[in-house]
Amino acid sequence: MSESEQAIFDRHIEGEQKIEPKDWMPADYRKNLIRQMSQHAHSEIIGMQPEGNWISRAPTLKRKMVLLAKVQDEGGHGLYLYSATETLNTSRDEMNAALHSGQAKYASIFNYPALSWADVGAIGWLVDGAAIVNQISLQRTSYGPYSRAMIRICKEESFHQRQGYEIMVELAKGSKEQKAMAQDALNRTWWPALMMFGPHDSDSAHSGRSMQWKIKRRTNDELRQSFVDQSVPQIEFLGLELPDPEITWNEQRGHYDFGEINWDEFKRVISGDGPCNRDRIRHHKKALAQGQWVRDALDAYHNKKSCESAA
Ligand code: BYC
Repeated sequence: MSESEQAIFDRHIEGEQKIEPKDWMPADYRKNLIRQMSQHAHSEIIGMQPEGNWISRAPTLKRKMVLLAKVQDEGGHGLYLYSATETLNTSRDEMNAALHSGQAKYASIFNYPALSWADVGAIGWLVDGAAIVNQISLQRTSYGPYSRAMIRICKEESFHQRQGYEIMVELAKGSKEQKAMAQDALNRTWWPALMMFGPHDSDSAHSGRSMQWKIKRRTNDELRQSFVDQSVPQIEFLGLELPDPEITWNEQRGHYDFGEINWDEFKRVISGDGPCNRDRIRHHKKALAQGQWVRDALDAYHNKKSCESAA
């Protein structure tokens, strides 16, 4: 008797073999991947907005060049992830429609404004830093195209994280006002950065299946703990105050303890009612409409080439 498709899939998952686009996969596995990967792509694209807003106001030409390159990288990550998601038999139009209707989410942190130049430093350091902690684990995700995308994306995110931390180092060792700006940016970015890892494991709707299918390799709480453990010494190196008075080293656990996230705020922001949700989607719709002529031109070129080769 030949092995069933389900049994082959299970064997591949069990044996750490990647699932590839043409392989059979359970409908729920596909659906869950489309959900997570498209949301990941949307996060990269919407995430261009808070920092993009600072490109024209960067303090020096060098800072401007670096920030421009960084924001372009995020756009590249988004496109790369959209392409990887399309291998699961969904289209860019469907993904954008889900984003605009609010059915598809994106990382809640991008619904907060970047109020000062120090926020650009804090975003690179903490937001890209949190993203890396998660994405390193996703390099081992079971879906081949997602895993390969993560390997490439993590390399760029490491540069992003370092450029953000370097801005913070400069500000923290600068004037009293600059240090205060750095502290303020840290205080405001800290909690939304912790929220990037999602609800507690006990409240996470998708973690169980996703861990079973090896889509996710570490749970929300495990990832959040790693992020706190790596960030506290970095805050201390900067000479800034800890943004949470409950952060203390727990000798027994070998980890830092920390305070509770404001989950009401988290729920509000992921349901569309954060400080910038409406602006972010409005801007996305506008940018998409403004770029329509580029897509039309590409289609026209493609059609012309197809006609030429047919002739
Ligand atoms: N924000 O069952 P759960 C970047 C939703 S961008 C919004 O735990 P899951 C960068 C969740 O989607 C990199 N929504 O979900 C770019 C679900 O809702 P639905 C961003 C959140 O999927 C520019 C519900 O809550 N990285 O680096 O098992 C500039 C229940 O949650 C959030 C990624 O996207 C949140 N924070 O775990 C700078 C990583 N948390 O779908 C930097 C890929 C939860 O049922 N994603 N929700 O409506 C993941 O790893 C996982 O999806 C999560 C959540 C860990 C985020």
